[in-house]
Amino acid sequence: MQQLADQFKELDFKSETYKDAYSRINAIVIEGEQEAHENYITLAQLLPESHDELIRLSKMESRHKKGFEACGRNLQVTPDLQFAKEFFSGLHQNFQAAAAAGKVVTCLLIQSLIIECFAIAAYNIYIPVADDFARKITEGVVKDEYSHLNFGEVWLKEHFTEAKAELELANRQNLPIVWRMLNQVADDAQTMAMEKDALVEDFMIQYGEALSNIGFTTRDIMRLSAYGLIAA
Ligand code: PL3
Ligand code: FE2
Ligand code: FE2
Repeated sequence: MQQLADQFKELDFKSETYKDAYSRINAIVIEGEQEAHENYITLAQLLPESHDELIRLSKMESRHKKGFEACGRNLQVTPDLQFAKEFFSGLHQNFQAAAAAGKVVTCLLIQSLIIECFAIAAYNIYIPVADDFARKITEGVVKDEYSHLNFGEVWLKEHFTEAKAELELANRQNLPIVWRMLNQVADDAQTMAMEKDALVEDFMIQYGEALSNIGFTTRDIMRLSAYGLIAA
C-alpha cells in the first residue's frame, strides 16, 4: 500500500515513460470502444426485438471512444492503433465468426460479459491514478459500462436454459484470450500505476457476479473460471 502511494506521488503524466505506456493503453481503450460500437450494431441485427436499445448502446460506445481520444490529445500522446488492433484480434475474430453463424449467445458473452467486465475492471483501477481530465471522462464512461453488462445479464438470464451449453463453450474459447491480453498490457499498466493483480481481481469479481446473475451456481462459476486458465 505504501509502495502504491509512493508510486502514485511520482506519477508524471508528462514524462516520456508515462506517455509511451499511454500510447498503447489509450489506443487499446479507443479500439475497444470502437469494437464495442460495431459489436452492438451487429447484435442489433441479430436481436430485432432489442434493436433500438442496442443501437442506443452502440452510440454510447462511440461517445466513449471520442472521450478517450480527447484524453490522449490532452496528454499530447499519439495512440498506437495498429498495436491495439492486434491486441483485440482474437476476440474480434471470435465475435465475427459467431455473428456469421448466428450464435447470439456467444456474441453476447464476448461483448456484454467479457469485454464489458474487462472495461469495468480497467476503468475502476484507472480512475484513482488517472490525470484529472481523464478521471472525469472515465468516471462517466464506467457508469455506462455497467448498464451494458446489465443488458447481457438480463438477456442471458431470460434464455439461460437454452443458452447454458453455448455459454460454457464460448467461455472456454474466450476467457484464455482475456488472460493473454492482460499479460500483454501488464507492464504498461504498471507504468501507469495500475497493478496487474488488481485488474485480474476486479475482472474476476465482475465476471463471476455476472455469471451468478445469469443463473450459474457457485460451483459452475469456479469451473468456468478455471477453464479460462487452462485451455487456450
Ligand atoms: C466497452 O464498452 C469498451 C471496451 C474497452 C476495453 C478496454 C480494455 C482495457 C484493458 C487495458 C488495461 C488498462 C486500462 C486503462 C484504462 C484507461
Ligand atoms: Fe464503452
Ligand atoms: Fe460498453
